[in-house]
Amino acid sequence: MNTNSRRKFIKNTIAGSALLAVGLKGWSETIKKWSGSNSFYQPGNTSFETGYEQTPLPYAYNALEDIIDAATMEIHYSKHAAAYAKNLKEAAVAEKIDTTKPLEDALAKTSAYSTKFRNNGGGHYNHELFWKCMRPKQDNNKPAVKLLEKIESSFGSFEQFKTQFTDAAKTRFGSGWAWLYTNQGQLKIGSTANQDNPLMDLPSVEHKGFPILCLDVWEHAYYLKYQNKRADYIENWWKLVNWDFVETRLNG
Ligand code: MN3
Repeated sequence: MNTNSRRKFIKNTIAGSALLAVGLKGWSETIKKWSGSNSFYQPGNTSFETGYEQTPLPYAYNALEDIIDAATMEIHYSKHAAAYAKNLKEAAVAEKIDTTKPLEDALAKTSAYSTKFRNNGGGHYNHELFWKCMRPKQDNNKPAVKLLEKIESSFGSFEQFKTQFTDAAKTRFGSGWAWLYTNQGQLKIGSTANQDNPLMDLPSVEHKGFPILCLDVWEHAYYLKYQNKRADYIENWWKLVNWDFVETRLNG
């Protein structure tokens, strides 16, 4: 095959595939581009990068009441999320993953690792992000000017954005997550199944990019208070979004 026909072959083979368009090897670099150059979350002096250890919850278990009750928060953090962190560390040892590097690095290569890594790496990462995406409730809770303008220019209005994100969260069948993420500087909305997330290099992850806001729609996140009423949980959750934190992830 000469160079031209090889190029054509490659071009045809990758047509329509966002995953292969960036190349598997380039995936980590692409994520870095999406996330921008400022890699620190200043307010809590929390690194922009996520590690393998469970970090302390940034508020008390009852801080999100009456929208998310203390019992749900305690079980969610100390049982569910703690188990993901524990199982992730086991997988990392078994699969010789370099845990001195950010978890984002390994998540970007999820296809190379086991299902145990996929489920628990995603589970740990998603929850670490989710806790930081919330704060005690505020009525009329909105992002500050910079993020608000970006949301308005991307989705038409803040209300339209909320409607689209809410739909993504409501229509995720079974267990999963809704996301606001960036892809090459553009804000996008999507959802993933189970504990998958937009960082993962998996064909089944439709929405790829750098996650800046997430919502857990597993029943364990809301069932004690809301039972089957996922829509009510989502509607109330908007009052908890920590828009200041979300904006720190928007540096592309
Ligand atoms: Mn959860």
